[in-house]
Amino acid sequence: MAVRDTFHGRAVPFSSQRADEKQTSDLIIMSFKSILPLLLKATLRQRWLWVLSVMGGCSLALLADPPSWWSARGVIDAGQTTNDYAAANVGQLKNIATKARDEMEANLPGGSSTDIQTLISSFSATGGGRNDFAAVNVGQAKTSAKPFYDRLIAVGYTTSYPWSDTDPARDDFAQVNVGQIKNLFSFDLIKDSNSNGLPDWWETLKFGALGVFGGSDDPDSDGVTNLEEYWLRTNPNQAADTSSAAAASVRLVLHTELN
Ligand SMILES: [Ca+2]
Ligand SMILES: [Ca+2]
Repeated sequence: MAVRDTFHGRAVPFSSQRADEKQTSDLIIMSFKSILPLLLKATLRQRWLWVLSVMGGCSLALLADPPSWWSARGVIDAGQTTNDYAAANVGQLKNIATKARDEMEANLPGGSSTDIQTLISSFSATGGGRNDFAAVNVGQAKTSAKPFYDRLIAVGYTTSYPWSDTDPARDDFAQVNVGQIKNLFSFDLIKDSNSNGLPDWWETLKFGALGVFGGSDDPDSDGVTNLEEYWLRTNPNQAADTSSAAAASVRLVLHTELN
């Protein structure tokens, strides 16, 4: 499955892989042991490129179980061959970021954020400088992903950005591949492994593990179920952190949606 570039109605085909990308793919296949002597001799820029290559390799392993919103929202094209080592283009980055915004709006209590909406709005701006076929560089990828990580950090989904701006070897002009873009936008807000109504990330954040409590449980005995506390964005372990009026309105919404 390839990442769809709906801004131009096409996906990057496998045959678009260029010679220098093939070289990057080959590097990923090399073991760390074999690459170590080369790393020691490499320039800072080469080291950073290799780190990015390994990141891409890691993303492939992580993405064996891609988030359901990728296919549900048309991020990936099942009719195309996967080529995570191909250079990502600006159109693909815009597409996955726009769908990530939609996913947050639909499935994250409180929605996305002003910064995310501003970013997505900037995509539709027309102008002479727009070029959706241009290759994405690290700086562009980080700029686009940052407001999403700001939001994910704010809700407790994660605790940090997946990059380091203090790394002296970083190169924001280095090219980014499709696998790295996928990895940046691989959050899954609705995965519910034990089917108890509570997303994995929230269940783990609030109770330390999956399966400790269910969606209809009320561990803090405030009369508001865990599922309601999730949508209310209140602490399910703290009775004082809930308004019964707000809980009643959430209950009404949940009831309406379920019927
Ligand atoms: Ca669950
Ligand atoms: Ca409760």
